[in-house]
Amino acid sequence: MSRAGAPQAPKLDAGGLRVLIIAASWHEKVMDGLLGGALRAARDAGIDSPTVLRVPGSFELPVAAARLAPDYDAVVALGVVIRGGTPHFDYVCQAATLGLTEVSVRTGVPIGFGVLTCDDESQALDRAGLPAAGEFAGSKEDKGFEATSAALQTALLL
Ligand code: DLZ
Repeated sequence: MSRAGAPQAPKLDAGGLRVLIIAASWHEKVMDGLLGGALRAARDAGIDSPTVLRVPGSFELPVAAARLAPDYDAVVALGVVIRGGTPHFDYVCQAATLGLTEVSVRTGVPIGFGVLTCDDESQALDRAGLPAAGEFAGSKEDKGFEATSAALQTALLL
C-alpha cells in the first residue's frame, strides 16, 4: 500500500508520547479502516493505548483539536468527506483543513491530517487501509496509518 513519491514509513520509537486520535463518525466503514490504520501505526511505534475521541463530523475536528492539543505531544485527525450535490462538501473540507492547520501552527502540536476528501465512496475505500473482503479487493492506500506516522515523526523531531 504505497503511492508514487510517498516516503517509506520509518520504524519509529515513540513510546512515552501522549497521542490523541480524533475521529469523525460519518461513513462508518471507511472510518473503521482509517481508525484501524491509525491504531496500527501507533502500536508499531510503541504506543499501546492512544486516547481516541469520536466527534460527530469532520467539521468538529478542529474545535476538538483546539481544546485538547495542548495536553498531547501529537494529534491525529481522521475524517471522510464525500462530495454531494451541493457546495456543502467544499465548506466542510475547507473548515477541517484550515481549522486543523491553524490549531497545529498556533499550538506547535503536530496534527496528522487523515481527512479524506473524495468524489465518491469508492475513492474513499481505496484509501482506507481496509483488507480484501468478498467483492472488495482491498484498499490501495492506508491514510490513517500514514497520517499517524507523520504526526509521530514530527513530534519526535520537535
Ligand atoms: C453535514 C455533513 C455532510 C453533508 N457530509 C459530511 C461528510 O461527508 N463527512 C463528514 O465528516 N461530515 C459530514 N457532515 C457533517 C459535518 O461535518 C458536521 O458534523 C455537521 O455540519 C454539524 O456541524
